[in-house]
Amino acid sequence: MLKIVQTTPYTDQKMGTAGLRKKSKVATQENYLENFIQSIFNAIGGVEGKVFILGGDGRYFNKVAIQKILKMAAANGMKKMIVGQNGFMSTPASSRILLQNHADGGFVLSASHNPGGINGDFGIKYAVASGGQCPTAISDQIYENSKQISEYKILETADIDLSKLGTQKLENMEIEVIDPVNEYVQMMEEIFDFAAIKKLFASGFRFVFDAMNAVTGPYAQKIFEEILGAPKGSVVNYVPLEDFGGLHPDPNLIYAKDLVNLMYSSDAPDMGAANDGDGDRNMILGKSFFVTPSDSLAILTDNYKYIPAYKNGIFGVAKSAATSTAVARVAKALNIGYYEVPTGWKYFCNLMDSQRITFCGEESFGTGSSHIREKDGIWAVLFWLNIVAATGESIEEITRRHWQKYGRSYYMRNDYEGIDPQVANQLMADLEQKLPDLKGMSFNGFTIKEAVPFIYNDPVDGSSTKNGLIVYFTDQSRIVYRLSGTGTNGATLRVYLERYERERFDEDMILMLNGLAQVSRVIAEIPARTGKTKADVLT
Ligand code: VG1
Ligand code: CO
Repeated sequence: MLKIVQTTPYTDQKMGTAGLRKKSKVATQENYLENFIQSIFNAIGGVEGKVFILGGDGRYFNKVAIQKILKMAAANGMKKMIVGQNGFMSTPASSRILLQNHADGGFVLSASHNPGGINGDFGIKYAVASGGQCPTAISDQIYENSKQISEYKILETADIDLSKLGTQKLENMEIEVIDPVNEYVQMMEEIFDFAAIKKLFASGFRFVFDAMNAVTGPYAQKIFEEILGAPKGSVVNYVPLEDFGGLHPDPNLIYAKDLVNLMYSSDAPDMGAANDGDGDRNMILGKSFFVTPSDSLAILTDNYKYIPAYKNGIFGVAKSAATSTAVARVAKALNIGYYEVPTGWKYFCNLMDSQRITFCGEESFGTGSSHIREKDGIWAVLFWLNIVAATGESIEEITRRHWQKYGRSYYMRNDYEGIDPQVANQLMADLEQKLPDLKGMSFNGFTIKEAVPFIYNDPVDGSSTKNGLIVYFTDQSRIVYRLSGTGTNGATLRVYLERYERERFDEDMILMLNGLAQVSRVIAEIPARTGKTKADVLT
């Protein structure tokens, strides 16, 4: 039965870098989710006759939210909803399925790498027909709608069984339950040389994939163990849990601790990898060796010829401004297009649609290509496996060969967390004011060449976005400052540090960047304004 529910607006339903992200306790408030979903439906002129994709990373509140969204979609006249079996779908799989089905939009219920559970975070990523997350112009309209909403539509009916594959009806709406793993696996088989990777595993190559108790477990087991023949047990933490078993499903040196300890032990496998909550991020490790995401993007780009889907040539490449410049040197050498965009995958989408780029990546453990419009964790792992299989080199050898050829960007991100948002905003505003005066000044032996806000003018839709502040030094070092758009706890100031070295490849990352880190604190007056003399998290 159709029910029209009267509601009052929440004032905080503004999407950040990647969808709406809130504490679970906020997202589960009365009508909170319903308001947001109806605001989307309203902002896009309704969903009558439209086809959508729906799934999530399995975190707390997913099950409840999926039922609510199905009932609201049917009440709003949606034609069809394609749902992942039992409500599960990784972010990359959902982009694939959206594109394959020419759907009008899609929802992934995930707060990505943020912890889950009742005391963790919940989130909703909203994608549009292009397969990528909605552009800011649309999220602004949704936000405006959410501040005025007075009612929403929902069906009053029993919960829908999402365990069986196939089609069923909810009033006039068709619900198709699919197995997203199959769709995804097929796509990977079309891109990579599975026969070569199979041989690699058959030769005894030892590999560990940590799914961090999140959505990629079933995908990884199927691809790495069942199809490619990695020994059973190569995939760990493979059962998606509502609270990720207490893990923080962020694949980096700090939160993927068990994997990192294993990879730095005397019994380390040849390669280790991890993905985040919703499967779009990746971390790559060799034996006692870590590949920074910025280097990874550069190395994948430089080795594109080993991959069947790309061997005939690639368009250009893009990175977020905050990401290290390693890939810029590869683009120059390959003589392909090169772009720098604001942080957030949505900024890559126009470049992919217009065939300006094939690969793109962010320092935050995100790499991907134009096969979909999201970053793709398992894709990146397969890419590395494919290069290893083709070259016979180890992860470390591949990376060292790269440094020999191009030099090395020592790179690190410093996060200052839980800052009073007003203090953080003021810090950024004041720093921006004084940027022009910084030119020519020297700190700790680093001389500033130029200091400017980062402004991106999209060559396709003409939109202009300001995201962060960049300080360039005369020795090619860089500092980028920006505020996080995915946190749920005060403000997080991100400071990205980069130092280029042509010859010294074996220095300690932290020691190499210590001087620059100090400079970053002095320039932005971080200790005086935040009370923090060092960063809370280094990645
Ligand atoms: C962070 C990362 C950014 C990434 C975003 C979404 O955003 O820095 O590179 O695109 O998370 O990642 P921010 O605004 O907190 O710096 V995910 O895996 O949520 O989709
Ligand atoms: Co993610």
